[in-house]
Amino acid sequence: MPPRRIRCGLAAALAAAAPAACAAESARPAAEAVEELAVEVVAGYPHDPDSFTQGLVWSGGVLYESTGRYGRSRLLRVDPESGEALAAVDLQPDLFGEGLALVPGPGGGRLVQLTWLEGEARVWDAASLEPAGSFRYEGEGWGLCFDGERLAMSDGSAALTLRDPETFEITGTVAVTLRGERVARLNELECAEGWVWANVLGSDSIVRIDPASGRVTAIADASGLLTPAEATEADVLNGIAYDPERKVYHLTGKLWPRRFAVRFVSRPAPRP
Ligand SMILES: [Ca+2]
Repeated sequence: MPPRRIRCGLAAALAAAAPAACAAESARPAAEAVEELAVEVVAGYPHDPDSFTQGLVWSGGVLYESTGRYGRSRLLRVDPESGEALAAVDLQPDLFGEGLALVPGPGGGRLVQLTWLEGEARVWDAASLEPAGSFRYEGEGWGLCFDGERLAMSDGSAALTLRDPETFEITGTVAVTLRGERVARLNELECAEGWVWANVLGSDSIVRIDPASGRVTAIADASGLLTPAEATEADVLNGIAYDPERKVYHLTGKLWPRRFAVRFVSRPAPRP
């Protein structure tokens, strides 16, 4: 039954537990249908191939980007057409930049930037990129997004941690599952259209998560965006930002030479 094998393979790749995932799926009723999405490229733009992208945010016609690596981590405001930095600040060399979220507020709001292993979130004034405080947290920092009320944070596990945007206090946790199996290595996040979108480290898959249940309701295949020649120089897919005016998602990756404006569209069923 080819369609089941395909879905099972995808589940296994994401859950890294092939036999258990496949056995669980075969015993599971079809109630947990997961939509399969393809990526339709609307436009491509330059992206700084030296940017080790860890967080991407769209706001007010510009992009904000958090980049990683010790001694090279930065926060940037980026012109979306040219990909050029309009403003940039360096993190101190012992901080490894990670996920990034914008919390709207007076004067343009605040950017919250995670660090990987340092347990510190840096807060920046979004208009000036001046420091505006910091938060401490336990564990690793991977991805971050703001849904209008709460921050959602990933840490490399299969859980999302929900946090108060003012205090960074934990207000809840959500276990993310695909057909009953936990989905680990959730990385860059985007809160958009009522979902939490996450790219999964080590794959070209982006999962669409129902934040209430943690259930993955769709998987988007974002493979093949770069040419083979570009892909040899680039690192993994990492970076999702939603532009609500154009209703497009911007995708890029670590050391990618390009960024793509895309739409997620239903993938036609494979031929029998
Ligand atoms: Ca994002």
